[in-house]
Amino acid sequence: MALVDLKITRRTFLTTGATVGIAGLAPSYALAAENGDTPWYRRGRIETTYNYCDMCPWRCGIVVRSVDGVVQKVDGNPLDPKSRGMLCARGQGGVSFLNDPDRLQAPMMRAGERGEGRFEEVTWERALDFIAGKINDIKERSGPEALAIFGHTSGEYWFTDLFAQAWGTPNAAKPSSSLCLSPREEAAQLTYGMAVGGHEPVDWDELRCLTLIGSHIGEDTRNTVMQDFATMWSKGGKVIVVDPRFSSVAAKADYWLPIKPGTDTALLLAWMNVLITEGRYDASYVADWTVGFDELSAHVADLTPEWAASITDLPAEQIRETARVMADNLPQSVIMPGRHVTWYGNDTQRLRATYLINALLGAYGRPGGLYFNKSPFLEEYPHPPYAVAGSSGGCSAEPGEEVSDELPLGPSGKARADGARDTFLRGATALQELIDPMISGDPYRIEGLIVYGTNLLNSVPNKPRTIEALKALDLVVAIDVLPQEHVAWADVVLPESTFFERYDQLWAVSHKTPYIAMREPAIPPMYDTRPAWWMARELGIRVGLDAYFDWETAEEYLDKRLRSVASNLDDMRAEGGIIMQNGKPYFEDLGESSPFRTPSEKIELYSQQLADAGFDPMPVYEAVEEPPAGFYRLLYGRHPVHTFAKTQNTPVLNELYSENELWLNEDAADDEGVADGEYVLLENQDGARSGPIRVKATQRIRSDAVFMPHGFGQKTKKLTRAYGRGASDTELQTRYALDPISGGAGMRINFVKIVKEV
Ligand SMILES: Nc1nc2c(c(=O)[nH]1)N[C@H]1C(S)=C(S)[C@@H](COP(=O)(O)OP(=O)(O)OC[C@H]3O[C@@H](n4cnc5c(=O)[nH]c(N)nc54)[C@H](O)[C@@H]3O)O[C@H]1N2
Ligand SMILES: Nc1nc2c(c(=O)[nH]1)N[C@H]1C(S)=C(S)[C@@H](COP(=O)(O)OP(=O)(O)OC[C@H]3O[C@@H](n4cnc5c(=O)[nH]c(N)nc54)[C@H](O)[C@@H]3O)O[C@H]1N2
Ligand code: SF4
Ligand SMILES: [Mo]
Repeated sequence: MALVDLKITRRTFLTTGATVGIAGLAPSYALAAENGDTPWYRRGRIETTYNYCDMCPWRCGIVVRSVDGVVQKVDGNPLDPKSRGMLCARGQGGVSFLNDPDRLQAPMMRAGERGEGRFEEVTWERALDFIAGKINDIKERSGPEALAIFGHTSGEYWFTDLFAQAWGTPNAAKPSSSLCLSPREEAAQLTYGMAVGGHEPVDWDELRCLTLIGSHIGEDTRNTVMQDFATMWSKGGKVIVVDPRFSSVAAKADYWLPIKPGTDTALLLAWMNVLITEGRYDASYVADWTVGFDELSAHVADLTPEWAASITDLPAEQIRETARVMADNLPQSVIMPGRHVTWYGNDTQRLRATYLINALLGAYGRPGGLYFNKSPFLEEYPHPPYAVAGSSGGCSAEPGEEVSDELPLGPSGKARADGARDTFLRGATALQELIDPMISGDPYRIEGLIVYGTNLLNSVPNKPRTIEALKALDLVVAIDVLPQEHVAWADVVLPESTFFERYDQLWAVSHKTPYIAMREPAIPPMYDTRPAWWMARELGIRVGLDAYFDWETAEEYLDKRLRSVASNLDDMRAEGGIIMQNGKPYFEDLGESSPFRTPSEKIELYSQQLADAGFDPMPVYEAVEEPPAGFYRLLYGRHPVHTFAKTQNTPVLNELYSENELWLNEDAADDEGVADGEYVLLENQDGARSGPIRVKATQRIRSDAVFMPHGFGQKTKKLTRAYGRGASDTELQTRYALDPISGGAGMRINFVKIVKEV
């Protein structure tokens, strides 16, 4: 199929509504072709299809217009609670992602050494038969758990959930869990007895005071969050931002607290000290809905702002004043649960500290505080019992989702490879912990790996270890849309159709108003690509799992699931692609029953569960390692027009921002003798190097840390636009700190020095 030439220049792209940052949300307008061509909307019949955006894991509902098999325009679906008719720049860049000429185009098998990237094109039959033969051998030899499956992006369900559970491997994992939000979910389970769920339940409409610990809204450009923040801010809501860097949202804040990195728990404890000693907490809420208040009061009695000041490098008066501002607005005052919270390895405790403050503020279950998320009712597709219960976690985890107790043992009765029972309290399978057993065979050897929609060499810290594992495995399968770096290490490469070209699982979103969104193809698959549901089914049938894949087409599957909500694909389409249900966001919607599913049915300020497992029952500040002389702590985050390491090659997004910059304090730059705009290399504590990267010398960051947007400095030449542009945070994260409670991998414990020989 021919590639589309939309002739979008940087200027026309910006004026079509895809501007950057908080002020940049705008309805999208037609990307009319220039140069006097017939405009696309006159070229033929306009087909409208419903979908959800897969340019980031937020998955806003979209409406796609295509003409003659060519996607022309994407709009936010006005009925979708996440997009509300708008998209962020990355969502607008979806059409360009679809038409990236570097896409994988046909199934391939390795023709050279692993890592060389030499392949021959093969038929789908040959590729799938080969994989089926290999995984059957592995199962026979070593049991089903010797196959690991990693998955992210919105087709993850078919492999990390359905296939893994039917096949019987507990070693299925998502980077969106242990490299992102698992400490936040674990802390919520411990404190509230329920997960936060995909969507942070901030009750924006009536919120009066928002506190952000790191969360960098505006650089984190989740569409809905930016819309909600902008509305709240324009109504005069107070904003407190704690960040070592003057982020986009710090520029909108009433208070910016440039905290010393890694010391947030000290600040949070001092805030509790002020709230409690000054009697500025919601006493009746605390009496009704919490346990352990007396223990907490005693615990924080001496943890004054003066104590925290020396640790956090913040003035005691500012700590006291911000606590009072939070309290003056209670219960319409919250600390937003973070999202990417795997920072220093003590992250579950830091998150618990934020939840304890939200409890003191009486926020959960109150209008203007935090609402109770609710999952939509939607029955699973009927299937025989699974061989193993799922535990892969990630952004799609539902609140209240129970993780099975059976998990710590693999189905063959061997210890689970990630050692969940020994190491972590509960929690989802930690992706990075599955890599050692691929090399060491301890507690047993993982022999095969399917990597679905996961950027293995750009998302997981300790890359040298991952490469060692890729060499040691007996089978590596990569299912992707782009020739990302890890794809060169695969034995078999399966090219997927993008979200514009396929049906997919229903997206059942736990929310204030629970809802269901659908995905249908706008155009047929380009090249020789196939959807994930088709690949998982074909593979399943080849390995004797037919009973789990008893549908012929995706339409049949989706229609059958939708019957449980008295709908079907045609009806859903006719209603605009979204099915809404009612939520129960506040206490008054719940009747007598407690929403908190902890052992005490209360919010557990003191956690007996943690005490019993040998952990601190209340958060304790522990110092993290300091950068050695001459080194800076490496911080990283988002860039508004890119998602992780997957959009750097997308033509229009690459045009907007093609290489990252290193934020370096101006005074530190002077001391280093480095000028603004100069290119440098970075070298970490273990001698790993990345760059060259351009220095942004600025007063907007502390002098003990540097910052860069994640996802750049890519090493594969097959991504022609992304190759070699900027530096990679992942290359410089040769180590991580394991959070013993959740299994999260804290990545902010790496240090870099500046090397001027470019
Ligand atoms: N160094 C560092 N590491 C990080 C982070 C960081 O900031 N810095 N962030 C962490 C966080 S918060 C998260 S959530 C994770 C994200 O981790 P990943 O999800 O691994 O990140 P991406 O780079 O988006 O990789 C997505 C992969 O899916 C492929 N892909 C895209 N669309 C499709 C599709 O339709 N089908 C298939 N089969 N493949 C597709 C892309 O080409 C890419 O290989 O990374 C974590 N790791
Ligand atoms: N444009 C865009 N938006 C995205 C994504 C994307 O790829 N691109 N990914 C989405 C996903 S999956 C996620 S998880 C979220 C991640 O977005 P967030 O959850 O907001 O990510 P964080 O890592 O918490 O935030 C990074 C910020 O933390 C600050 N920081 C660093 N160290 C410390 C510290 O010790 N203390 C404090 N208080 N702050 C610190 C950094 O300076 C930076 O401003 O973004 C989502 N939105
Ligand atoms: S936030 Fe942006 S990239 Fe993410 S799903 Fe929504 S429109 Fe797409
Ligand atoms: Mo994430």
